[in-house]
Amino acid sequence: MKNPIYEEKVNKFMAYIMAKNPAELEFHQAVREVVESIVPYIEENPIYTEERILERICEPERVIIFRVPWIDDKGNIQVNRGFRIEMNSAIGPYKGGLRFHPTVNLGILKFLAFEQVFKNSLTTLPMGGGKGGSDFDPKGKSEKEVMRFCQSFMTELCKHIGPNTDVPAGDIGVGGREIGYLFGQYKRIRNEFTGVLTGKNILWGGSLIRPEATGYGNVYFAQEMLKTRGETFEGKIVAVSGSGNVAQFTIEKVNELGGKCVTLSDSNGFIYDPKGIDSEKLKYIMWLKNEKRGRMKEYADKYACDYFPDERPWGIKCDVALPSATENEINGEQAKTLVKNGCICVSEGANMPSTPEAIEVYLAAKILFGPGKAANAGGVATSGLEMTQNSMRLSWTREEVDGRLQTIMKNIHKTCHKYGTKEDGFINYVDGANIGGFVKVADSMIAQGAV
Ligand code: NDP
Ligand code: 2IT
Repeated sequence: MKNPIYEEKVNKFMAYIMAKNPAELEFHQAVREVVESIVPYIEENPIYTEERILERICEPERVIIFRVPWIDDKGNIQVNRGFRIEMNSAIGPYKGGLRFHPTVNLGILKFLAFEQVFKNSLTTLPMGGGKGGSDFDPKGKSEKEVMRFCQSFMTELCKHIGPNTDVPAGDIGVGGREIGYLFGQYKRIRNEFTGVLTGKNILWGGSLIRPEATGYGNVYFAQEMLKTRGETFEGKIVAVSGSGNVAQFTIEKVNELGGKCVTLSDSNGFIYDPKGIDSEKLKYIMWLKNEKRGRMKEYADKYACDYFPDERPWGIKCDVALPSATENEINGEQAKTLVKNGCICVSEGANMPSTPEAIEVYLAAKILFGPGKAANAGGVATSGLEMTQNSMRLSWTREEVDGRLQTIMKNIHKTCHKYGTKEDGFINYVDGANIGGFVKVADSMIAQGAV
């Protein structure tokens, strides 16, 4: 539902972004989505144009790219590329995850860092935006290879981060195991035991609920959206994609709220289990994915359900869809299928899983659509709570952290409501999240001068 009045201004700005950042397609996509929401808002508030906030907010404060050499089990030298995008520090130290995946490149990490700026602002916690990672593929690597890679990666990264400067965490391919190796190497080189990473093990400075937080938070956000239409998760059929950290705890929370998750996926295909993925099956998935590091196909074999190689779950009839794998995993056609099959709510556990065409479909159909920067903000919000606990040298209980997470997700929903409600009462959560996230960062940038 693009507004033709502003289309020209958006296109002009995008021409500037594309010329300046050639070949960074995901970055262009993420910027366009935000700019489409922001342009009408800044037309009414010309201070942001005078201060050149859009130009500044799209330019990373710093980009670090480095060589990561490591020795494989055969004694051969391998070389990967490491990145850290320090996007914006107007409201706090750079904060955001690290992704280890063979598709990682500058454009993907810039899109993720850009999204993170708005997401972190929405949490209301004092965190700027950043993202990093490597094109290293953890699949098929031995434990020792992963450890040596993480140590080499941190040997360079540790020069650029710190508990008051830049605090990385996990993302695709970076979970508790990798955070452990990264933390150990940071501590060894810097001789400092500090909260320089989040997602740490509870034994050495982690926070309860951080592993659960992104999945739980997305379900809490979807719950708030459903509430606006007098609906709950009770009895709902839910399609989930992915099978990693976010997907696993999404299922746990949906089950607790009486919904039934019927799909999961990995990069090879998806499973359809119409009986529902109960807590017993979820336990198996956690073992399969987190310990054995196997494939979803093995789930289909074990529980005798359907497996669809090289496909995504969006053709399965569902009431709610919670994409939790990766970017651009729902296209326009798949979004149409979801809507046609009666899906009333899409809430993004992953970052930018819906293409622009898919978002157009949701908005035209006026279903509930929670964009990632609002819906999956519970992960980084709980990272913020981990930072607070580290600063205080105290640990909160599960109930304390979960309570704060729920309050944060409700507040993000309120912010989206405030900035995204249209004349007919429809809440456009895309506009709501983009404008709501923008205002705090932009006003802070103005107050801090042309830096
Ligand atoms: P994990 O590495 O734990 O799991 C990722 C899952 O997605 C795996 O099932 C993986 O399958 C699948 N996947 C990854 N890449 C692709 C691809 N190109 N095509 C199809 N499937 C793919 O990561 P997370 O669960 O942490 O992250 C999932 C999403 O959530 C990402 O978009 C991430 O940015 C986002 N996110 C994560 C947060 C967190 O706290 N962890 C916070 C907010 C957002 P396979 O096993 O085959 O690799
Ligand atoms: O995309 C994200 O918000 C994350 N991967 C979590 C970042 C964090 O710092 O916890």
